[in-house]
Amino acid sequence: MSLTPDECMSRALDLALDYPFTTLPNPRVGAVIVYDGRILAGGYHRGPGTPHAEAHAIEVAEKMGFKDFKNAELFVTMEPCCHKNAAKRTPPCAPLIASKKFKRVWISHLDPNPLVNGKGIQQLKKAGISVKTGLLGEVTPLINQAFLKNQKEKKSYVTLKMAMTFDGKMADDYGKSKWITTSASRMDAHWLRAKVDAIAVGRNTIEADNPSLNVRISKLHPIPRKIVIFGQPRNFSNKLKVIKANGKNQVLVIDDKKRDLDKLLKELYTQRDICHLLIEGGPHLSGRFLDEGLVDEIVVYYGKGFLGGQATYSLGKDWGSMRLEKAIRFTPDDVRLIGPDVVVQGFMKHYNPDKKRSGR
Ligand code: AOF
Ligand code: ZN
Repeated sequence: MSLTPDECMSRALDLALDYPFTTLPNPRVGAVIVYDGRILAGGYHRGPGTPHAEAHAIEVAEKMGFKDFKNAELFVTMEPCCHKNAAKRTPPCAPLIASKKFKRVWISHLDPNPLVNGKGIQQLKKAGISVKTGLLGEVTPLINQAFLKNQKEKKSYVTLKMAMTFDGKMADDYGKSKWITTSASRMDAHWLRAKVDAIAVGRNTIEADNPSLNVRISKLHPIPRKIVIFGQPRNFSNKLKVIKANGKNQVLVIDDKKRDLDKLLKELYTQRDICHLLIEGGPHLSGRFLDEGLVDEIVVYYGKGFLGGQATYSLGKDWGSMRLEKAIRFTPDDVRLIGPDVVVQGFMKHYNPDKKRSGR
């Protein structure tokens, strides 16, 4: 039985997702080669300097002894690249695909990189290859939201991660937050860290918790994350776990008073190469980003139960009273149970590869 084109593209998407670490500043891309209605080989991208998904899939097929691609079809989640410049780390994919003379190439979404954006498709068509676009086009851009924002707005993408009780407290009124969620949820959060290139906290979090902010699965992926600390912590020294765990050069302390945070996201991307910033608290910093509309994605881990009290450490403590009609809207896209905890994920904005700018 032959696979449908949707099923083939869905497999390419699965492959892109199979890689659990960040590929930034590059996108997540998956590809499969289909021959006679069956998947012959697949590939995915593993970050700068490694083969692109299409090149990887072709390499796998050739290693299996497959030589003649004239009757094969290639399914790739993002448009093949076609550019060459000093910054480019690997050979462009479109000429490689053209040289293999594929019968057809199926592409899910365009590459937002202005150096490609439609030109990859043109190159393939010029080479006489049939190109079909748009398959699963609603879904595949969701795995590349950070790359899309980086390319289109030249700003860091922001994910806000929070852990709170079911009545929204991020610590008890005495400041204790260890632990609201179970160790399984905290391990899940390490996989979240694995998918970003920078982690941010406010100085209060450093002073109160002395966190390491590293990826505890880093043995598998020993690339250190960049750390951004908002505000100068007291007693800032090399003894802090954040410095020991990530290295002094990785830690950036910024004076956040009266900072235009939107401008800051531009600076972090263009000057510090930070593509995806994971904000891990505390409530003040998280609230500021959310209130200013600068959060792109939210992940909330709910656990423990109910705390009541003064809600000293809760999101939006500094916002003042808000009318229901003015609530900051949030619609979950995914909900999971981790043991007794609940994880809710949702996008605040959508970045679309085809349109100029898009909201939610
Ligand atoms: C693809 N397939 O799997 C990826 C693409 O420096 P390089 O050589 O890695 O090129 C990076 C650019 O290539 C990146 O900005 C994006 O436009 C494209 N990424 N293209 O055909 C892939 N990762
Ligand atoms: Zn490429």
